[in-house]
Amino acid sequence: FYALYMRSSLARRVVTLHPSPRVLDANSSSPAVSPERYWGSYRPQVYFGMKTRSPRSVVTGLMWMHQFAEMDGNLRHTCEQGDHLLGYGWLMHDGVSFGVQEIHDRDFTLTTEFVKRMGGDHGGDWTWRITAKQHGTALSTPVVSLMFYASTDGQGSLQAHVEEKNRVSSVTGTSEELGNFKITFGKPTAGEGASAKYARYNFLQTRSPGLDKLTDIVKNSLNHKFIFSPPKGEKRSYFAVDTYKVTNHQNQQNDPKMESDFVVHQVTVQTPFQIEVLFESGSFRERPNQLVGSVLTDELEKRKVAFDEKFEATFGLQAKGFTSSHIKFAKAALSNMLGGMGYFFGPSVVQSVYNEHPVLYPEGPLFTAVPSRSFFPRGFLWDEGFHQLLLSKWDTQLTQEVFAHWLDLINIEGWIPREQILDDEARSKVPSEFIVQHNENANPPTLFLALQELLEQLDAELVSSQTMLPFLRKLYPRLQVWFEWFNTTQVGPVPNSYRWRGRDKDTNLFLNPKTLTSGLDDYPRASHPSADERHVDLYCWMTLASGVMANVARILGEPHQVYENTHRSLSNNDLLNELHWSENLHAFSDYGNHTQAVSLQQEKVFVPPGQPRHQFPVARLVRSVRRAPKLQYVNALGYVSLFPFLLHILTPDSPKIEHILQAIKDPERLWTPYGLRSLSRADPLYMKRNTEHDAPYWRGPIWININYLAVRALHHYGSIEGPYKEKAATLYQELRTNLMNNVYKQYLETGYIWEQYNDSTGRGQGSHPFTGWSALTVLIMAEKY
Ligand code: 6A9
Repeated sequence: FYALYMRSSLARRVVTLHPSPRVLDANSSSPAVSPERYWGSYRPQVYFGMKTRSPRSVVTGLMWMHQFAEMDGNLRHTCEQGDHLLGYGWLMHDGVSFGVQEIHDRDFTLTTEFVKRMGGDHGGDWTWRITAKQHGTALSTPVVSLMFYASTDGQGSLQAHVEEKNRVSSVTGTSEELGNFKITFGKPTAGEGASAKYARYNFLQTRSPGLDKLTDIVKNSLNHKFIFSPPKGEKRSYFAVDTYKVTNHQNQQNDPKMESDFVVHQVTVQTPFQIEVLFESGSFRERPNQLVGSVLTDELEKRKVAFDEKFEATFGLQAKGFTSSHIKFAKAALSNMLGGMGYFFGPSVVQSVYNEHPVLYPEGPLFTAVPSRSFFPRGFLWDEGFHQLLLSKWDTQLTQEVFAHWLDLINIEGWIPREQILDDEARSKVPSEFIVQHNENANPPTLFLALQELLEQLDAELVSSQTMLPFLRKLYPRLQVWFEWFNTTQVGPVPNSYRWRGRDKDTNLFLNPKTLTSGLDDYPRASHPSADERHVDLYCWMTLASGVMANVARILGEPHQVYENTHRSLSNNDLLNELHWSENLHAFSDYGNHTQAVSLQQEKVFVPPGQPRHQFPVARLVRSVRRAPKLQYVNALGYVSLFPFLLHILTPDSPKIEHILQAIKDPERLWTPYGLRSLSRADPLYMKRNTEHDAPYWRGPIWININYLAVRALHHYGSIEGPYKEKAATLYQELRTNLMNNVYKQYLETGYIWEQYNDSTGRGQGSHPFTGWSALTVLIMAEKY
């Protein structure tokens, strides 16, 4: 009985939130407290859509189809790389009140704009304007169907108002969170002031079991029987939403209460055209006029001017002499990060050693930027620290809110789940084996980098201490337990050393078992994971974290001695050298049970009896170890070896800097014309696959987050007195130029900012658009470190 009791209470710890007062007041995201941020483009996973910062928001969105083109799979809705769009993303977005996005489909471009207007008790009104223009290269004038939709999410109701010919003129609705509202659909015109164009209309009003099913419902309701017959044009039948035969969705509880209203308004019209959609809040009474037509145009114009001014005041790219094309690129990078902010609500799925099966974490909100709107539109812990380095320059308050959301997710153990997959929409994008988050797993505490930036803003009086200090005071108990969690669960085998937990366990299948928790996935570590390891990047993160903790404590007048002591010990370069300097490599290195004599070999194996085709031998790659591992330095040269430099832990007179600068500028090792590669060309694992299915990831390609830290460090050591000042300053200029030029060039050529860049060709690769940390290029251009 006792054991059982122990087991269940231990098992509960992983899902018990930390008891300290939350940073976010219960109502802080409500329209009463924060009306300006209530509505937003907080659905980064769709090309265009809005929702409110609330748990069960009514959502609005856009799908579209190109009629009379190859039809299959032509419906666009969620951002998918498989759609092969020529490019899309926000070109302007202030994070609060307006945004301008361009979506380049094969034969036409959609411009999606929104403007908000405050008033009433529910976050006010907004208007969308969609403008479609065909490309010069299009063979015929495209006919496009826009499908505007609104859906409730388990709360509230919607009613379509249909005029003659199936045209939905408006949708009225109500929900607890939004009160009464009305959405009005304008008619398509050739431009402002022009009369309505020939168009066909269709609509669907049905019930949906969840937001992740909206695309399917629309697809399943399409019917080809409708006729598009413009004056002077040929008659053709086109696809449109018709009736949706409700099927029993798998996993559906068949509880009608769980179903939501879903209304689709389809407009089919030939390009060019422009359409407006107006959302009006019922509580907004003294509206001076409607936010449409020339009123909207004027509003948009004002916001654009304000955006441009703020952009220049913040980043000063014009003053630095950048071309207008460069500046447009930088604005797009920042804007897509802002326009990629998401508001998610739900529980993570988590596990500790005390749970036999995964369990649900408490439901909660997360307001966060996302790395990639197409491939991973959700929160990632260490990505977010990088995101906030950029966003805090633009909007300190936004950064504070993001911090508050992330730190409010901390559990009683001091753990924050690394990848936040909170709702059905998010879960629908992730293979099941990646969903569960384990409570022994860390992820680099980059939020301390962003916090350091906030402290610098406070110091420079760029932000008022009247808002910053209360924020820090609320954050502080959570920062303490978070730091403590790292400093106890991730310690290494010898004093002052640290070790990432959660490395891959099956050493036979991987050339080098991955360390997803470090953020650097397949970057080479000790070949045989063991408790004897120590990791130099984590040592450096802890040095940074303890220093920032000491500062926060000092600012708040809290005891800071413990943090200061830790910081002083870890900052002692003799200790760092003793734990991590490899004389063989002339570089900083991990230490562990390791051998270099590993390779992947083809092996013929028989599939076990009982499985299909078990009588046939199958070739697969398995790891062969030619020499036994022993305790030694890992001796891989790459990003991990640079960390003492990247995080400014080396004293400016450290002779190690000389070695680091040499490795950095050596084309046979880390230097490329496009930025620093992640792993030395000379390393045995350079560009090696980890399994037959796992292409090299952090084994050569150029990543912008680490390159940002590298230019920042070169800038740092190039500006303070020391024997390496000049060398660092020279390299700073070169690396900065290479990075800016390449990310910019790739954007022009491909229409996207990318997850990583090829170290031989500079080409963007991996997921796209990736305006997560790759958008740090803006800070590199602005030289804001
Ligand atoms: C897999 C596939 C449709 C990998 O940017 C997010 C993370 C980084 O934190 C990490 O450092 N990325 C980097 O090594 C992307 C991780 C994507 C995992 C999702 C599911 C979805 O299939």
